[in-house]
Amino acid sequence: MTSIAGRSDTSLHAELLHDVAWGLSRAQKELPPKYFYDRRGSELFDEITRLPEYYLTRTERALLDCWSTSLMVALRPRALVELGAGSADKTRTLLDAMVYAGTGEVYAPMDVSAEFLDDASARLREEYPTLGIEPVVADIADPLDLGPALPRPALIAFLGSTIGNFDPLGARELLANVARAMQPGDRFLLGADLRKNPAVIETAYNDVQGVTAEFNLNVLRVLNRDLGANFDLTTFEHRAFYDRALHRIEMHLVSTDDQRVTIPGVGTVAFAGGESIRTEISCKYDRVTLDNMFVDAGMKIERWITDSAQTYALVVASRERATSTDA
Ligand code: AVJ
Repeated sequence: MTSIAGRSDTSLHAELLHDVAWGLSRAQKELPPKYFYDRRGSELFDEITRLPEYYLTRTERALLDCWSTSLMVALRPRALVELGAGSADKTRTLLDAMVYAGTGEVYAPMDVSAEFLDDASARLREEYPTLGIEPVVADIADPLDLGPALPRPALIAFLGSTIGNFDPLGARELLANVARAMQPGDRFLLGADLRKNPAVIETAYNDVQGVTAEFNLNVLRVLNRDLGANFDLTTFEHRAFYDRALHRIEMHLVSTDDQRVTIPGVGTVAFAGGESIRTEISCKYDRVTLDNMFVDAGMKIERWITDSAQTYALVVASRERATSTDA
């Protein structure tokens, strides 16, 4: 496992500029959802996870509370690698179970935010003195490098239904990256939101308190602060709707007026009244779709765990037997 290596501010700034310039020049303007999560955005997301409408987090947590111990006792991993580490709650459930199983040696949280990882790692080192806490600063969309020193077998976890932020191609690529990083005894644990009554899904992304709207608008605050842009947040409105054909929530920021916004390093961006920036997609899955995605990526689903209402799934997958074409 390579040690923590934060990317320089200039390289992160260059990537943000590039993503914004590219995204806002498209016919359907868009911004990558990863820029929601500055300190304020992370706090707002935390608040979302506690909203009555947002069923995802609590359903996943209930499944993890129920199944973590038996999963860990069965899989006996020596390392837990968590992609997009996020809130530490679910992590503790898994770590407790891994320690209980008696096999846990290393926890490697992976996240784009070095600051976030440092804070979380310091706390976990105190709580889990028997575990090596080895944070890795990396973008989950990039090829995964687990390093030669990681104790195996490893359990690679990607929870919170963050996979939904990737379009089908991107999700397949991410799964293929995971498969390539896996050794035969390793397992992959995915948390995925399932298809259901669209009204239930739309309500989850349109809470009455407007926390999701604040979270959505926060990305403009990030561009104002980090790029010196001059978005007027009172002239953009939150909209989230379920696309029944593509099985996904789309979250947009809709310009209320014709307007121009200046972004230093990008230029002037014109918005027509009613024109939107798509800020997030959140894809919903079913068993057949996930089966196919895993097979395409070179994995197979070993366990499919859902709640009785089939709201949400925990999926355990292994790498398919190595073929002669494997490195
Ligand atoms: C953290 C990406 C899983 O898509 O449901 C919550 C983010 N966006 N409310 C999701 C989110 C709006 C969330 N993920």
